[in-house]
Amino acid sequence: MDRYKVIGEFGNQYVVKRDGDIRNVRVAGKFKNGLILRSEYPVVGDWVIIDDSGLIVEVCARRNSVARKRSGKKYEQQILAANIDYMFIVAPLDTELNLNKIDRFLLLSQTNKIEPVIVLTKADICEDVDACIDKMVHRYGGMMKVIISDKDTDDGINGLKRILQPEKTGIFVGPSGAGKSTLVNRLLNEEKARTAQVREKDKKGKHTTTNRQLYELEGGAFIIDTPGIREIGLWINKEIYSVSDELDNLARDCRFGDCSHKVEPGCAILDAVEKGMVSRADYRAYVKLKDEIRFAEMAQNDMVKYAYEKKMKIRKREAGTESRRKR
Ligand SMILES: Nc1nc2c(ncn2[C@@H]2O[C@H](COP(=O)(O)OP(=O)(O)O)[C@@H](O)[C@H]2O)c(=O)[nH]1
Ligand SMILES: [Mg+2]
Ligand SMILES: [Zn+2]
Repeated sequence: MDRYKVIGEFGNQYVVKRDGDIRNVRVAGKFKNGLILRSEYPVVGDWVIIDDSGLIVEVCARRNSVARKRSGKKYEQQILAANIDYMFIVAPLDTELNLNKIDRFLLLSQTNKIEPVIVLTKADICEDVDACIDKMVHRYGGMMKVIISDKDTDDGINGLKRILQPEKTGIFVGPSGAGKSTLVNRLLNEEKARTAQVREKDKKGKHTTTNRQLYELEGGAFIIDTPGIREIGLWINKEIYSVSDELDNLARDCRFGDCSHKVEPGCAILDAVEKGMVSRADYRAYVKLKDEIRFAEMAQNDMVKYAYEKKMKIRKREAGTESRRKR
């Protein structure tokens, strides 16, 4: 029994690594039978236990994970990767900087206890990089780590390398066409993660990253590319998080503890918006995220309950046929 790190996920095949030992494995049948949720299957970044016959028999507890809502109707969590140290939030400077999009990823990193680093790409084709940085500082203060990257210099790449110390794992997230795969390729110095050609008209890249993989850098850090998460369905951890410290602080003065900040009398946030102390854009983004969190919490509770009940029903049925067979 040995502990391996999952570095590749290709359907039901996993590539695992332990020092120089790299192998292809599958999960053991008895492991599969013990699962309740799909999210319990191994993902890249997981530590797994391999038994003597070379099968995965256990996934070690995750320090954290990055997940999104699986596409489709069912409200189900899809874990992209586990045990992440840095979330590189990639935003291109060739179009107007969309801070609301960055906010969503910041929330994702915050609720999962992953340090966020904003990476602004395509500085070479941006007319006013300073203005973009001012915009960021205004919104996030000076504490946020920001890296600026262009295609002509290695400044951005070197900034990333400084952060990516041995054993650390960083995940690149952001919209399609933002330049994630380009950064991953440059870090790896080769064409490992295929870059897509941006379609000129809509500036949206095609989706080319399908299977998930952890790439190891020369220094011993790991990086993960992700496909463009166009409309990222947030998957919120039910822990305490803050969407905006400023607005959360204001909310303490609302008359009602469960104030929705939409219609209630004595709402300190609405009051601040009225007085022009909080911008309408910030207010709208705040309320929208709060709604989404509330919905995610309710849906996740139902989903876990449903999956558990379904599993129990199957077990009961299986136990039934077992005992009939024995008789
Ligand atoms: N001018 C410029 N183009 C870039 C830069 N980074 C990426 N690109 C281009 O943007 C397009 C999309 O890049 P890609 O890495 O595939 O984006 P992804 O969808 O986020 O992985 C490609 O055509 C890249 O060549 C940059 O810093 N400057
Ligand atoms: Mg890509
Ligand atoms: Zn309120």
